[in-house]
Amino acid sequence: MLSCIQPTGDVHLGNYLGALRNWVAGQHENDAFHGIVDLHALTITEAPDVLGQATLQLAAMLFAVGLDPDEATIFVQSHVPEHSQLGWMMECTVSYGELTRMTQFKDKSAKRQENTSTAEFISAGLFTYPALQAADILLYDTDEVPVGEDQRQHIEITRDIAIRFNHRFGDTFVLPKAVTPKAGARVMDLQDPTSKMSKSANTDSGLVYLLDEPAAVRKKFKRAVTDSDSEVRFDRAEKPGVSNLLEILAACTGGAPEALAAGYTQYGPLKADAGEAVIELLQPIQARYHELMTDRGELQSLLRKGAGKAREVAAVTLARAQAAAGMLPA
Ligand code: AQP
Repeated sequence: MLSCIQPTGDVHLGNYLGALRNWVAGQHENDAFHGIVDLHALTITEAPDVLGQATLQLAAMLFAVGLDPDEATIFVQSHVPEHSQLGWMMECTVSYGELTRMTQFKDKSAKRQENTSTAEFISAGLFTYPALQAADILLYDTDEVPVGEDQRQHIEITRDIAIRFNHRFGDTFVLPKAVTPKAGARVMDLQDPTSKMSKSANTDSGLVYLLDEPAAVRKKFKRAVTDSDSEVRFDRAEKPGVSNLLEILAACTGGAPEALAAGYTQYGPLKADAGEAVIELLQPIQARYHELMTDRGELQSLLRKGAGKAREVAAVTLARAQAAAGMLPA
């Protein structure tokens, strides 16, 4: 099992319910690898002195949500150079046409164009990102990639790249599949429930961060956009705001959103209960995060160990791919 997260901003409820929680749940039964993908973050990071700090904070958050360094291998992508090396081979295996169909590139480049401070520059890396992501996944002979719904297309293209490589050069890569959770696979922005909750939203009033104080969480849920009539019903297409609240509540409490809807006749109590369920979920995570951040040396040492374990696997796969492609051994 492998899945990664970018150190591009504070971790939000969508990242947690869509991905991180399932990484924790799967770490005992699986050979689990999780990367903090700083090379992907470089596609949009331009300021100095940001990435290292964000990487360390994200590592603390991964351990705080419950990843155990004795069970799962947590590593920083740039500490395992095989990612860049296989990434280039994947760029040469994917086509320009395939990359132009990626909705995430279209969305992210459009968002950058809307913003006057970023409109000028859309990196080539943002465009070729799925090739590096394919390398991230294929290096670990990954069967399952636990992700939110937004990543499904990238896992599909990874499969296509692996199939093409295997066809050209002989059986080399395991074909991975995306695994998404029942509830929480696509958490929507509380202010704009037709868009996914996303770190790069223009305003953060619709985002719940894992480090938000209880008062901030309460306020964000209280102000959540609902729908024009007053009926509480789970219907993603017709009632996106209410359905998002029901799904968040379901993901936090373990119920089913359709069944939970029957318990409410008004929006106010639903907003309040969803907010309280999130606060309860976040409290132990926040306490562990703050404790872990007091010992940055220990965090760095855990990441170094993780990179060592990751390289043991990644180097073998890279060598296999290079040999399959007929490259001269060093
Ligand atoms: N809204 C979401 N609902 C469910 N899952 C989500 N994920 C992201 N947003 C949601 C999942 O979180 C994991 C880590 O994703 P990432 O590092 O690629 O994060 P991201 O895409 O940078 O996160 P954002 O917030 O969506 O940022 P931007 O604005 O950069 O696009 C992935 O498994 C993802 O599916």
